[in-house]
Amino acid sequence: MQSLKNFIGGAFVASERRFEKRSPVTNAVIAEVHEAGAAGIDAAVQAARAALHGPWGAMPMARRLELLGRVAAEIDRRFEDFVAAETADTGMPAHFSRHVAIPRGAANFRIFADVVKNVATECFPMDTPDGAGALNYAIRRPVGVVGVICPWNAPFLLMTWKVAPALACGNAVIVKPSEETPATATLLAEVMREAGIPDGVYNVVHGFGPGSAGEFLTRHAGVDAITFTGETRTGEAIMKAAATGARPISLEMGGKNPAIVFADADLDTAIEATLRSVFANSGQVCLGTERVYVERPLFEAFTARLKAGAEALTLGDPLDPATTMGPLISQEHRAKVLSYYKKAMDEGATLVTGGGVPAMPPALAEGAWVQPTLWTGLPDDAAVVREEIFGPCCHIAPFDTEAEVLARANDTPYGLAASVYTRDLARAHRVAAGLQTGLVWINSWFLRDLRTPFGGAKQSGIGREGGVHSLEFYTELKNVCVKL
Ligand code: NAD
Ligand code: 6OD
Repeated sequence: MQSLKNFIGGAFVASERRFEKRSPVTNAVIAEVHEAGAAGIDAAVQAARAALHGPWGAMPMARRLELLGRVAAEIDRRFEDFVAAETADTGMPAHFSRHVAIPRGAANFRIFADVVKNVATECFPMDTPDGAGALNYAIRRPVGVVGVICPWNAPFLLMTWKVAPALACGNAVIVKPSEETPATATLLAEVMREAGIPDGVYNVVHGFGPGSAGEFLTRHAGVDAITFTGETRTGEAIMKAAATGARPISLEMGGKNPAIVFADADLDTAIEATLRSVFANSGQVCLGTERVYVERPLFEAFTARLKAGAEALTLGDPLDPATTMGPLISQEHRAKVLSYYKKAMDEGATLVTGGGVPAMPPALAEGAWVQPTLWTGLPDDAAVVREEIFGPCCHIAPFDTEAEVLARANDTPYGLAASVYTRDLARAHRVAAGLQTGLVWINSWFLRDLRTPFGGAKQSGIGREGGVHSLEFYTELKNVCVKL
């Protein structure tokens, strides 16, 4: 069994306190994880600060970015180790970690090295009373020590999405992976060392949220900025912690994302993309669809096709190439998802498919399995239609007019992402503009260009990351005014 230690100042550090990491697939214990206490967080902050005042802070940008290229190359070299670790921790099908999660980790390091290399800052020549003039130019400085708090659903992709730009900008980071997915952050520590990243630049502290590593990290006065991905309620707690010292935050949080399918949509495209957006990673994708609105003439046909697609999913061992859906992350999360399955029926839903626990072979029977599930027939104020479930399920409702569906799609405290399916270009642009979300896909889902702004409106987030937008968070812009 693996023993996953904290990584502080370039060394793997043991803790007295340990916790167990269980497999989502079998519920067997697969690792013991060393939990960082307040002293561990303090040591990580000191190590990060020493790196900023030492070799990392003094390193020329070109060398820093070259090292990030080496990190990407080292991830590629250890690709199968990362695939195995991510798949074991999350239970996601190995083809998903192989084709989406791990390649994105390496891509994040390459992309943000390029972004930092190529982004200019502003320059304003100005008049002065003596006629000589002055020149204003802006330079970017790293913000310092960045606390990176990560979720479990796509751990490597989401962690590197923050670590890569933070390091490219010259910061040092302290990563707190989810207690559910400690493996790939720990593996990345080995990669950092191998790539020659100086000690203290990348630190990993394991543990939980309240009363553990997460809270200690966000409350530590030596942490200059905090970037977080996870539930909205957790984000609120982190905002409160960051208020002490008025420290900047970037929050990527929950969602209840709608898909809108107009009657003129290409049905094959709408079905293919909606099946992915509802069931990919067992519905544990922040950008995933949990509400589908279908224009009435297409409602029956769409629902029948989505049902057929859901029933064609193959649940099984994530390492089996035939598997298209794995388990949920944990027994605890399964209990939450199943409570919504029950609530849907209590609220009067019509069950289209699923709704329970699948029969699995004996070797997998203790895993966190649930059936892919679809409902119709609920009013928009039903809990299942309003609250984030984060499972392989969605509610499908008919609509009659564009104005009506826009109002219903927007009637939520969340605002992360939406998808719109139509062949009418003018309508596509109109609806995209009217949706109160940070991201809209037209006739597609999860097409990601890493240079584009990423983040949520309303309670789905604060701030944008991606491309130059990440630089806005991970650097301080300083204006220098030179009197000529
Ligand atoms: P979570 O909020 O439970 O945990 C996220 C992280 O925060 C974990 O590392 C956890 O240990 C830590 N944490 C918990 N309480 C804390 C506290 N008080 N102080 C500091 N740290 C604390 O989220 P999760 O269950 O891991 O992830 C699922 C959620 O993440 C869903 O709501 C999903 O929508 C959201 N998510 C959002 C995005 C996005 O980009 N908007 C992406 C992925 C996931
Ligand atoms: O692709 C990304 O950069 C990103 N942040 C994806 C988020 C997925 C949520 O589960």
